[in-house]
Amino acid sequence: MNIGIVCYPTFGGSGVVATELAKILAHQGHTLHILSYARPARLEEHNTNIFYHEVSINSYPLFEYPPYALALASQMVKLIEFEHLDLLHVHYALPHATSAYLARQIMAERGLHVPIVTTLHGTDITLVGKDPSYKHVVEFSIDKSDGVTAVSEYLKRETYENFDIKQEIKVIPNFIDLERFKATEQTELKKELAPNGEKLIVHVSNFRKVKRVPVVIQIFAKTLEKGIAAKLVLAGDGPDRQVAEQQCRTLGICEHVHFMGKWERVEDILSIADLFLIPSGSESFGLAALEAMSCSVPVISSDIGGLPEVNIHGVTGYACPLDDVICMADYAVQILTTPSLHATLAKNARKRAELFNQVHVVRQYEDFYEQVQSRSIKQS
Ligand code: GMT
Repeated sequence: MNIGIVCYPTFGGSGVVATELAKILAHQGHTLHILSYARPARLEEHNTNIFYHEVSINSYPLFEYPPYALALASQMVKLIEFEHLDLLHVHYALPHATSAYLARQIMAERGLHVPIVTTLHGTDITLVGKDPSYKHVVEFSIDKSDGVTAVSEYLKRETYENFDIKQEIKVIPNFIDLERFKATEQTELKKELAPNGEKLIVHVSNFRKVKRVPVVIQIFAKTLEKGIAAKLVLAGDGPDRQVAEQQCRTLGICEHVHFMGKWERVEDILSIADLFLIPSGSESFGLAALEAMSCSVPVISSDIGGLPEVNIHGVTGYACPLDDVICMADYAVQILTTPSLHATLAKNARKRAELFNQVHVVRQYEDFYEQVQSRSIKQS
């Protein structure tokens, strides 16, 4: 198939999922056209069958806010017309599903129907999308898509609860490359980060408020208080980085905390991690947790959103109520001081990650594309 993929280019999970999906589909012989306002972080090298198209936005003195959604719709029209797309798959509803709707209507006027698949990722539903300033347009655009998927059962439920959507939503979970994300020897890195054989607690995120980085630091501080020799590795960067640095200074624990900044090969850090923390305030899936589990790392998460669909309490790690630092620190101490428990959770984590094998999940997308395409051919 000739498939258009629209996504955000930044380090966020939806862009990662969209780009990795494109790479696998391209590898299987499909032709992929990725459309975004910058080159996606995971599209670092040349890939056969993948073509990257940048949305160019002309500014004009009148525009305080350049109309990105319109520029995107225009580019979509060009792609559909000149690259002969069979289907357009947009990741994150806002504004991608709206631009796609507009592009599809323009093409329909020209007698060509190209089906749109919208994948809901998280805050496009749970936060920004349901904000009154966007809600009606988001609701309309999702409902007008030819196929809709959500990355978890939780997100599907949230969508139906918050929007008047009649479309059937298919849950296709996020997926993992089990070959890339597996525990490997990282002797040098381990020596550098834990020179005295300390336990390594890891958190990876974009340091947005929703990720609760200050809670990660509180959990770590409590773990140290309990006498555990440990180091905290924080990979990623974002708005809460300064807050986190200040918090370490205030608590006097800076010497035990490594701020790694944005880190491409997170699997190297995960390979030497003893524990992964993801105490997010909102998470439709929690791709970072899945990446850790795939590297055989037990996870302590909050028990909200789609996280319990990934991290199974008592099996692959533990899930605690939101912001319950004591609960999370207690489990951290238990895992780090009981080798047999750690080994069981680590083994189970990898086993669970195998259920999200990219080979099987991407097949679900292909099947869904075929269904949507044949349905829309019948309708037109
Ligand atoms: O929804 C967002 O906040 C953005 C999005 C992203 O681009 O990072 O994250 C969401 O999509 C990821 C991939 O499907 C999920 O793993 C994340 O859980 C989800 N984030 C939230 O729900 C906060």
